[in-house]
Amino acid sequence: MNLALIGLASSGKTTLLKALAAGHLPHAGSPNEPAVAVVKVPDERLDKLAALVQAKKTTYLELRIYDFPSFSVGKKGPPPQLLGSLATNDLLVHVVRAFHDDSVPHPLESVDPARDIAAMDLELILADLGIVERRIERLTTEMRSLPAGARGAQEREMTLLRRLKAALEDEKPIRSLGLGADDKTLLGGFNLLTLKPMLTVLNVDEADAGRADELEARFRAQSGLDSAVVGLAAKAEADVAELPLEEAVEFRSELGLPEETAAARLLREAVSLLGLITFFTAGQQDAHAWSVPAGTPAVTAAGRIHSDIERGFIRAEVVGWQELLTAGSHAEAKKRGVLRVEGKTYEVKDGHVINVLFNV
Ligand SMILES: Nc1nc2c(ncn2[C@@H]2O[C@H](COP(=O)(O)OP(=O)(O)OP(=O)(O)O)[C@@H](O)[C@H]2O)c(=O)[nH]1
Ligand SMILES: [Mg+2]
Repeated sequence: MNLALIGLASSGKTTLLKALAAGHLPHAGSPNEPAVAVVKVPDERLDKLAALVQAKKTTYLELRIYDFPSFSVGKKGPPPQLLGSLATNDLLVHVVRAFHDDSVPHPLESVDPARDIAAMDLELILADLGIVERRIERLTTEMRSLPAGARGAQEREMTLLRRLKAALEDEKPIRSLGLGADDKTLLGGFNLLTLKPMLTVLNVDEADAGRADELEARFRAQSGLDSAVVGLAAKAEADVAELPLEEAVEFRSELGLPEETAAARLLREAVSLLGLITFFTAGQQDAHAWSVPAGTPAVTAAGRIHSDIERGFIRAEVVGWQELLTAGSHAEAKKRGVLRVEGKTYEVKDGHVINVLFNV
């Protein structure tokens, strides 16, 4: 899964990427390619499972995060190739400046997160409107060349496109329409940016880092923003991310930063916005976190681990991570009746530890 950090100049994108990459320098980009870092998603559940089974290795979920060049908004707007490469990402993370620092100029000359969010949304909405209008034009021509009785699919698409156009003209992102899976499939090839899930990061002053959740809630109420918001102090988080673990813990409390790192919170939120659930396999060789779309049946989830396991699937032993920890072992979990045996169609849930019995 790919995440794109977007935002106005100097909103803190690069600083945030450093915080997320926890001290590892991201691969530098070139003028045409954004810098990228592959980031492990911290997960305490997995840490505890790994300790329980004394796993030799722990494998976290990984997300690829791109640090996009800043967006210009207003008259000029972002260049088309920038919008084009954004479209290959699964989640847009809008980094919005809420920090005050006279030594860092703001491209719109004042700190006003609500205005910046609206400006960014509008650029993305205009880009999508262009795509939708061009598609409507092409489809209209196509329909003219078809006999009236043979336009079913085209008419269905046209109805959907008109609905999108109306929403976009009303300055609403397409994601706000709550489209069903069929409609989303139909739109799959169009690279619509406002159809993608979006996470807004409020980059607050270091002094406010300890009450980021309060600021988040207040901001959401004031701005009427309905998408996900995470408040964090990117610079302080990036500085602390450079430190060894024990010092980092000490520094966090000294600086009044929340105990959980901004990286952990943001990445957890990202996984959930992507519609993914996390399940685990806990073997002595490897305690491993896997992600699948919510609603995935056990047999398909098994295929994430290995295609042989999917092919030879017999049944899955399933237990909640907390239940397994409380029981202390798979055998004890079985005795207590908290370990269930499930078949191919069983829907895997977030936090499940799974052992697939298979035969190839
Ligand atoms: N005081 C303060 N400064 C910050 C914070 N986050 C970023 N900065 C500073 O703001 C400046 C710009 O930050 P960057 O992370 O480079 O911003 P950017 O969005 O990557 O900027 P561009 O790539 O130029 O668009 C740097 O000097 C940062 O140190 C913050 O939370 N507080
Ligand atoms: Mg940058």
